[in-house]
Amino acid sequence: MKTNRDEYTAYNMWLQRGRRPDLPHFDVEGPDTCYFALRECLEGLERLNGTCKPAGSANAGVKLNIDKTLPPEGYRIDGGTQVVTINGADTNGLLYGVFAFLSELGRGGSYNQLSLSSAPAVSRRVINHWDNMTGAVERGYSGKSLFYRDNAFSYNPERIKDYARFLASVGINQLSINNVNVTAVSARLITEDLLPEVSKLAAIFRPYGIRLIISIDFESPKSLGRLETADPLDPSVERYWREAAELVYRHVPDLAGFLVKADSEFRGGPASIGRTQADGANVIARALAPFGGTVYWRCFVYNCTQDWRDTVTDRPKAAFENFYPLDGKFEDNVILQIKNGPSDFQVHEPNSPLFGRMNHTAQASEFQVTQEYTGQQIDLYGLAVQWQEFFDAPVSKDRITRELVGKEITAITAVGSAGDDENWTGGLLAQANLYAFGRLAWDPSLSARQLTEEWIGLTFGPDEALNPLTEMILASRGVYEKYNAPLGIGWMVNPGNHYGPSVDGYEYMKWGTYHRADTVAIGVDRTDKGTNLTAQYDPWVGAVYNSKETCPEGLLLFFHRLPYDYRLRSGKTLIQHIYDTHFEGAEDVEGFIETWDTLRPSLPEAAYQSVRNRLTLQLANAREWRDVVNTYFYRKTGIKDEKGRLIH
Ligand code: GCV
Repeated sequence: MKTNRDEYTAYNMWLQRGRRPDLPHFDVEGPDTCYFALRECLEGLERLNGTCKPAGSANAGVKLNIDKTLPPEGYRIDGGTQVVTINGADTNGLLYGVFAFLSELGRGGSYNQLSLSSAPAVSRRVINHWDNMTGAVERGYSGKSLFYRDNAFSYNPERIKDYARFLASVGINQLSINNVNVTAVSARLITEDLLPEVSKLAAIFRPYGIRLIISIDFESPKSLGRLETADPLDPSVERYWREAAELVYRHVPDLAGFLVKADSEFRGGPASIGRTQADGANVIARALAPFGGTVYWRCFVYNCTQDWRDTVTDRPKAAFENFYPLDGKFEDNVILQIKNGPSDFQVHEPNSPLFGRMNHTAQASEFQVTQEYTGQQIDLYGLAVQWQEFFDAPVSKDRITRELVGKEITAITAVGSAGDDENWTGGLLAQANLYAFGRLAWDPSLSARQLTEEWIGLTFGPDEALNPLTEMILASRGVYEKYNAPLGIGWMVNPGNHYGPSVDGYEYMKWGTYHRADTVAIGVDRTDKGTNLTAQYDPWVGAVYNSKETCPEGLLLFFHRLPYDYRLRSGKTLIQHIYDTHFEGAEDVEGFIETWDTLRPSLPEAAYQSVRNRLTLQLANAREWRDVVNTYFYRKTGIKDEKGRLIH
């Protein structure tokens, strides 16, 4: 199929122009209520044709239709030679149907044999922005904020509209607009000062079916309401939140809710005044309930001022200890937002033990599209592989996490990656992660392979010559893991910026992220002989992790403390595994560069160059990790590499 590669721009991500110059002209029709979807459909078809104006008069049609018998936000597409009918359950469903239709065409599909229906697995598919109103983005690697500069709203409405379109095209329907680390300025987003601006922003996202969320400060009753206390059981605090909610909903009637980081990393919260997390969440939830709002209450609550000499406290146990005893004590409109793993977005973690164990409280799984610990959009890292691992992980002998979706897990959220860089995500291949997150939140049963193929097909055109790129993206998580911290132990990064190796960087710090390597062994024993984190899981799952023999090997050093001469299933000693994987990881990145170079003729030159530059940086990073990690363990143990390679 002929596609027009010249029209490629990184800005257009997976909605490229000129993908289908061969398409006929389509007439698009539908009732007035479908006006917005109709316009997107027309624009989308024009985009696919690109500058090649279709010859002659209309010779095919698209009919849009609301069909209330479909599940909420769902769609059904019936192809035909003359007319394609797109049915949506509601305006969102119709829009998603239109984007699904455009996606099929964009990847070279035919319209006349199309027969597709789909509905989302959860009704809340959310991107969290960690944007500060200064314009800086916490853990952002794609330039500055899309929304703010110099402590004020500042944006190009056309760009925001484009962003909304990208998000809607993959099914995102909620977006939090400010960092969970709320500042004195962003706390005012719920006051008269800034609500008119929030309302304007909401109006841009609204037609795309995206509702906004505001991150709020638990201490606002004191800082903004001038009360003596933020105690959730104090009637004046209850009143404060009620009035705040009334005001907010007067300006933004369809606000999806508030997101709260409390008692976490120096933020105030109910625990600091002797109240429970449920007390804290519920007072705000009661205020939002009359307006249909939700409280997303984060479970990232742990002691971040731990003494490294304290070997009893174990940070990954904290979320469960704080929240499990409160199961069933939250208002119906509270959703507990739980990071995928018990640590903090590391390369390889088990799932949080809270998933599957809280049967009476709604939960959101929180992922990180922005690549804080996973290469910062410099190193290639296909996150879909990791997310798929999350959904496939068992929560009991006969249940996997994916089966909780739509039941206990009622929202799927992620920290977003988009900023004001021309290509939105910093690294161009990082666009694939934003794409994959939206699609997975819609349907967590989609495979990483399918998502990667879809993204490549839409971005660069369906072209078999690009198959090696699929393999590269799918392999990239494993490659990154090879040259990073071994076997699930995590961290070992430079403190602060979290890029590049520093094996002991956090070892004697207060953050609770220790590997405790000495000359004989490494790891924290989290079994029943150690901190007993394994007991937080369902007994069957806990037993799997508890035993060295059954623990998935990628998590061996997450759960076990092992001597360097421990034999892995491969027959290699642990130390030899560390050496081998680190040499291999850097070699694999060299392989990525070779592969990428062979793809050059099938890629737009600008895309080729920009990724090539990042891969070069990645190679330097992988070599740095290889040498720092190998040297560290060689010096610690004095054990030589069996293959006699250079360790410094
Ligand atoms: C927004 C990690 C990150 C912080 C982030 C925090 C969180 O600690 O390094 O930047 O703060 O997680 O998720 O709240």
